[in-house]
Amino acid sequence: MVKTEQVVLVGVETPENYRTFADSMVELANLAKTANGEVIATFQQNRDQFDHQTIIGKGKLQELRQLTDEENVDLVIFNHELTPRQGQIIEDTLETPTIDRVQLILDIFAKRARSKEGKLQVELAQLEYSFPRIIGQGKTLSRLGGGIGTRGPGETKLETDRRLIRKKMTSIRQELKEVADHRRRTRQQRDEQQVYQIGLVGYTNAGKSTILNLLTSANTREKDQLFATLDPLTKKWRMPEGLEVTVTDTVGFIQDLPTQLVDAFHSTLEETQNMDLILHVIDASATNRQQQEQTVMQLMDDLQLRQIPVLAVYNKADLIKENQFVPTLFPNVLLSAKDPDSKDKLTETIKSIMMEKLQPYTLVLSPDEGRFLEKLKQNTLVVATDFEEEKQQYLVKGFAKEQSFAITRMNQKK
Ligand SMILES: Nc1nc2c(ncn2[C@@H]2O[C@H](COP(=O)(O)OP(=O)(O)OP(=O)(O)O)[C@@H](O)[C@H]2O)c(=O)[nH]1
Ligand SMILES: [Mg+2]
Repeated sequence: MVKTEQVVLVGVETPENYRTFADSMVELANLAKTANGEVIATFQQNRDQFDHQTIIGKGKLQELRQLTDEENVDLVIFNHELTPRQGQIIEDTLETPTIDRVQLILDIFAKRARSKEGKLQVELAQLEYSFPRIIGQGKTLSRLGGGIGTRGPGETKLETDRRLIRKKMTSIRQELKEVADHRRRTRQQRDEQQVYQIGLVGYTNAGKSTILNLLTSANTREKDQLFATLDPLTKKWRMPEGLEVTVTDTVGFIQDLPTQLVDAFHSTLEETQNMDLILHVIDASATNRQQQEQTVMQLMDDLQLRQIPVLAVYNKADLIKENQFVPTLFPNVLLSAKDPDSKDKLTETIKSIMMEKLQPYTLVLSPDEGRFLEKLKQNTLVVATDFEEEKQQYLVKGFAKEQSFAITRMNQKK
């Protein structure tokens, strides 16, 4: 979707999905908005189960057809993944382009992807989505707009298409591997240089990019749109004590991430496995806040991130009544990333976690070791430097990663 399109949303509530249904419809509306859609109507139905052929009942589908006849509807969006056959039946009945939640999310990812890797991953996901849908059908592919084949195919055409797509998928996977290798190398360099690394994770729209900006004053894109960030983005942050750490932004989590995107998503999060601290950013004002927290925790489990220290950052404090706020995750800090004063609060909290998790050290430096002191300040968290007049020496106290040169030196001197 490029310019604003008038869209109709469709969802069916069943005994299986009733707990999350209302929230997922709100999320669908937000997704549609993010993709430049204007929601002109929402069709909801309660059923014991989805209709095998059309998800919603036949009567409801006729109602929908009436609407698409009367109003200027550009697109119908189902909140459930449609099989190729379901998609075809529905589209034929409505005579209006129809997509599902997966296609909508793919569309948004496609628009947002900035880096080479992000673009490749989305393209791969789109091909994976459409591959099983080519059989006996040409229409679905037209949405790809890649000139792969837009008409009803004859067998030969069909086979060529499938072979071409398979070939394309293989070459994309190869390219992705090269990009990932490159990223692994730069990450290794950071590890070897003993840099303290902070990762931002959290549900989409929680405020991760805003917090990255708050800390690093970097010019990352921050938008009231879902999935504004699609690639890991690492910035340097110099803490008040002088310590230089990296802060890495990641793509937002979402409930029911389309399977085609799980790989893409995981690989962008792979980076976080090497972090020293994870800031789990949470929109404290979200109505389904706890469910969002759970979604993120579950994915962090899947990605084996649970052994890394996590600080829950409850964001958007300006949108809630602070005295009524009950946090569920600990340790935590409540703030508003939009308020510049929050920077100090967050910095102090991060500092206290560092002091808890890092190795404390005490070093005695001679007055001519000014360069070494500078190096300590830049690479470790120095909390005190005292010059002892009578002994003519510096006493430096700080915290460092176990493999740090500061710790090595302390052990040597013992
Ligand atoms: N009211 C309020 N809005 C905020 C605050 N922090 C961020 N926002 C807004 O929330 C929206 C989302 O912020 P982002 O920083 O883009 O969120 P994100 O977590 O990076 O989102 P994705 O990259 O899509 O996963 C933006 O419109 C921000 O301006 C806050 O403390 N208060
Ligand atoms: Mg972001």
